[in-house]
Amino acid sequence: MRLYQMHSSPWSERARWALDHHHLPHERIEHVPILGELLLRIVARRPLGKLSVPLLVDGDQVILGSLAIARHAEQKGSGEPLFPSGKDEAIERWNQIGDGLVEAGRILVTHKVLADPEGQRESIPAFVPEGFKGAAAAGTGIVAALLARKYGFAGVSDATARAQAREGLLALRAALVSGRHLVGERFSYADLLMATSLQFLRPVADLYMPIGPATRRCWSNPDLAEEFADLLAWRDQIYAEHRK
Ligand SMILES: N[C@@H](CCC(=O)N[C@@H](CS)C(=O)NCC(=O)O)C(=O)O
Repeated sequence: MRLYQMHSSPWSERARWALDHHHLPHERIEHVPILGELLLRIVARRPLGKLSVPLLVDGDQVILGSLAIARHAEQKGSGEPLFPSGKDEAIERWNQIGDGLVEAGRILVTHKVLADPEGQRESIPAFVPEGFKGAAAAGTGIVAALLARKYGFAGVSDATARAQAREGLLALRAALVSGRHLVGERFSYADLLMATSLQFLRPVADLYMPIGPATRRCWSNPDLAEEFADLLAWRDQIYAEHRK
């Protein structure tokens, strides 16, 4: 299996985690935002329409999106199920809440990277030679503008993104009052996806997702992290127990 992914993206982390959980070995290919789209189109044999990562290639099959990849992993792999039977609707609802959080996070992170030259430098792919990194970083604004257009967040303010984020965070807090697992009595994909959705409050330890110091700064929102410290404690525990 080949997973086209972005190593710092929570959506890609969901796919990696589900594949790892089900003991499915896979090669990871780092996607370069916007510039890598042509390769994705060739791989997915899709000349038209929006294409994103994570994208999984398994033989003749091309599986698009984190949720579909996690379901595919459940069918193909071994290990404890992540999708308890009869709970599809609940998982779908958490997926929507989690996506709302990661979308809000993407807006906040993009704005922070645009204001942080070191963050821009760290976001340049590793294959770009050191001497060209400065020039490549100058293109960050163009890539950010194209991503904002592609995902419909051009002109959306931090205040709007934060309000959207708080809504999802409060929903998670309310659900965790009745137990540490969101769906059923055991660890499920709902826990996995909501744990990854808190990345933009404070990234998980480098042990799980290594990132540079400037990238960590851009992905941090200390005031939200303080307000929702209980959720981060839950997230860290879920990672410690289940992200092998
Ligand atoms: N709903 C999709 C979201 C995928 C998504 O938004 N991917 C973004 C962030 S990782 C992406 O591919 N960005 C780079 C690009 O569009 O070139 C999922 O669950 O996988």
